[in-house]
Amino acid sequence: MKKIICITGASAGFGKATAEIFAKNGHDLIISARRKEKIDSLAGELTRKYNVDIFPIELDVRNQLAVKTAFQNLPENWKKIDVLINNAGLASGFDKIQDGNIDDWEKMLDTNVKGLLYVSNQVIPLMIAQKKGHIINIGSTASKEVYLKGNVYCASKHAVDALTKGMRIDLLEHGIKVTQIAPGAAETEFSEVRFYGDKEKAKNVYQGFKPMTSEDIAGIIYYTTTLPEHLCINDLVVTSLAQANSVYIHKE
Ligand code: NDP
Ligand code: 8X3
Repeated sequence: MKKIICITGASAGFGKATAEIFAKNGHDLIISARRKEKIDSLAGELTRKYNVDIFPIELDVRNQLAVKTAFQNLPENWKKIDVLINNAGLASGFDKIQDGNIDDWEKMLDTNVKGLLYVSNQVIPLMIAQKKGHIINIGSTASKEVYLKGNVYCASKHAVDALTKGMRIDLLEHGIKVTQIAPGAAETEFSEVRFYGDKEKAKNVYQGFKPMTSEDIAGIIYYTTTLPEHLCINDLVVTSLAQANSVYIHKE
């Protein structure tokens, strides 16, 4: 059955690949991110390729008022959101806590934690009214363990872990599924963003082993939405074969 899938951070990486796999399977999409031109061109491309309906929104999830306005202004037929994928997120900087930059800390906490809350706050009442829905939060292996210089990013993803558990408990009586997908290293724009656009540094993160791709994660996200009604994947940690957890990656 055709569903409405709402994906934050759909202009690149996991979000973009996830938009593609859901469109390919015939679902309609609300896609958002800050880079309007990327969201608009993805909407055009997926509509042409898969003949689905797409509602693109230019949105910074850190802006509480913008998030509220965007969701409250959705046409009524687009408010019937079946799946929310809280994917927008980033790491900014890679420093020991004593050398950390407060702007980086705020960017990560505002996006990864508060942004996820602002969007969920708008979508949860819609799902409660429908008595169904599925919220998928993109955590990380950094939701599970802390690594050197990962301090605030790991804290933000530990918060995603806790919020996922909390949402699942609170929403139990409303029949809403809540899943955390916790990926290890995947080659996307993630490291480029973390290293302020330094492509060499970013590339180096993925040298010596085969990292996951956006498509790998999109396939897993999609899979969690295909289970029978009575099943919910609560928490799914996925890494490439070369990675044991946040800390150990076997590099040749
Ligand atoms: P990318 O940098 O490739 O994509 C991040 C997406 O988030 C972009 O679409 C970006 O869009 C969007 N985004 C960032 N900040 C905001 C904001 N303030 N408002 C709205 N959208 C925003 O990274 P990934 O695809 O790798 O990351 C996606 C998620 O997966 C993140 O939550 C990340 O923490 C997590 N993750 C990534 C892993 C990896 O190794 N790549 C592993 C584990 C988890 P735009 O810039 O246009 O706003
Ligand atoms: C992104 C993966 O290893 O940088 O969440 O924490 S890692």
